[in-house]
Amino acid sequence: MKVPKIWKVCVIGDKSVGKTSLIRRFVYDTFEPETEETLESKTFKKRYNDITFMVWDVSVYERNIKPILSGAKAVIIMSDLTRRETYETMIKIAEYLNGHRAIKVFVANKNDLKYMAEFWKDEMEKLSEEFDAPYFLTSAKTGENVERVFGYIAEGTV
Ligand SMILES: Nc1nc2c(ncn2[C@@H]2O[C@H](COP(=O)(O)OP(=O)(O)OP(=O)(O)O)[C@@H](O)[C@H]2O)c(=O)[nH]1
Ligand SMILES: [Mg+2]
Repeated sequence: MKVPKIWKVCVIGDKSVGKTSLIRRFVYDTFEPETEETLESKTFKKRYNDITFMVWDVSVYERNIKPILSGAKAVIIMSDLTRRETYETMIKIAEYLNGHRAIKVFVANKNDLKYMAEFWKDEMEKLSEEFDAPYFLTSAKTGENVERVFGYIAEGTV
C-alpha cells in the first residue's frame, strides 16, 4: 500500500509581505489587491502531484510559533522586495530556525514592483549561501515563480 504524503509547509515573514496572497495564488490561482490582515494562523490544503500540502499561513501575531513549526517538512521565509526591513526580519527568522530540520526556502515577493526594490538578488544570494537554502523572487500578483517554490519543496531541486 502506498503511504499518502501529507506535508506541512509553514509560511512565515513580516507583516504584509504577501504570505496569504502567495498561498492563495498557489491554492486557488487568484489574487486580491485588497486583503485583510491574518489575525490568526490558518491552514490551506492543496494537492500537488502525489503530495498533499497542508500550508500554514502563520500570523505575525502568533506568540509561540514552536508548536506551529513542529513537524513541518518545509518553511517558506518571506519578505517584500519593496521594504528593506522585511529582509532584516527574514534574517532573524532564518537564525531562529537554524538547526530546525525543515527544508528552508527564501522568498522575496512583489517582484512585479521591482522598480521599487529596496534590496536585490545579490543580498538574496548572500542569505542563500549563509543559510544553505535557495531563494526565489516571486509575485503573488502575476503568479511569477509561485509554483516553483512549492515544486522545489516537492522535488528538492530548483
Ligand atoms: N504588487 C503586489 N502586491 C502584492 C503581492 N503580494 C501581496 N500583495 C499585496 O500586499 C498586501 C498584503 O498582502 P497579504 O497577502 O495580505 O500579506 P500578508 O503577509 O498575508 O499580511 P499579514 O497577514 O497582515 O501579515 C495586499 O494589498 C496584497 O494585495 C505581489 O506579489 N505584488
Ligand atoms: Mg496574511
